[in-house]
Amino acid sequence: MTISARLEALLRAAESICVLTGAGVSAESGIATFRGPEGLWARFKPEELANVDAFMRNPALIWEWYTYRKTVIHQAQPNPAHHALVGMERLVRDFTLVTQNVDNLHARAGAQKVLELHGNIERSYCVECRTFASEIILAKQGEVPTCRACGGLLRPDVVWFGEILPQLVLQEAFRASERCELFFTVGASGLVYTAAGLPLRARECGAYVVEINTEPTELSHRCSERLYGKAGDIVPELFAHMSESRKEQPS
Ligand code: BJW
Ligand code: ZN
Repeated sequence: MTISARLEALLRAAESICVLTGAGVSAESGIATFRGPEGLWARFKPEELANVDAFMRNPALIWEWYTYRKTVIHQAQPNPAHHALVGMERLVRDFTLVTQNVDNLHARAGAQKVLELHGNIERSYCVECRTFASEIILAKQGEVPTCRACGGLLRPDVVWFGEILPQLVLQEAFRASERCELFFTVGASGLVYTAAGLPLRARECGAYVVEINTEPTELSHRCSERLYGKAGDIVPELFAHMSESRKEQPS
């Protein structure tokens, strides 16, 4: 992989790095992305499954979809990209990992702190009283789990279209994007806002923005540098580079 001299210098010396990950970072763990021919939405329509009206119309169908995905995710393992990001977190003084993914794989890889913009599929909460369920819920086919406190419907703690992102998490993600020197967007299509605004904001504030993806995206032309290939190959290479060059520095 060839990288620019600017990126090389930043890998060696940047003290503030922010990373945004999307579904592509988990693709090599066997978790389907959303868009594209192999994506979840090649078979299921997002507007039918990823909004609250769809849930209220047919909660059992939505639970069936999420129970299927939870099962796949539960069996999956973090891949070299998740592990390399944990390595970066340990190496960089001000490191922020922001994810659009709900699969919990960054935490399972050992990330200390993850800003989850779209929630976490392992959690569920009550649509009536907002109480969180204490366990990971798998629904039986045709059934809808209910709240122990009030009997209301439980839903997955994920952000659907038309819903606002968790505001404190989002604020923290924007602040990290605004102050970082180096920003990576990894395996994200750049189609879904508000998350897609983070690399743009980072660039506006002077960060060097690097896209890592198997193919060009909506945001490619707004990035400072593009590295095309699999996240599971590129991120570990960048981490190796980073840790080697930081070792060489006099203390
Ligand atoms: C690899 C790889 C490998 C593959 N290595 N790479 C401004 C402008 C326009 C619209 C809006 C706007 N602001 C808000 C909106 C509306 C809407 C929106 O963005 N719509 C657009 C689609 C047009 N946004 C919202 O509604 C958001 N809410 C919000 O902003 O609230 C305020 C508001 C509300 C209403 C109006 C205005 C403002 C909420 C968005 C919630 C998204 N939820 C989902 C589902 C989560 C739950 C679940 O998992 O079931 O989140 S949708 C889905 O898309 C999921 C993902 O997190 C998200 C992003 O997908 P991602 O991660 O980019 O995946 P893919 O599949 O799209 O791409 C994978 C990429 O990886 C590809 O590029 C591959 O090439 C690459 N890749 N293998 C490296 N090995
Ligand atoms: Zn309740």
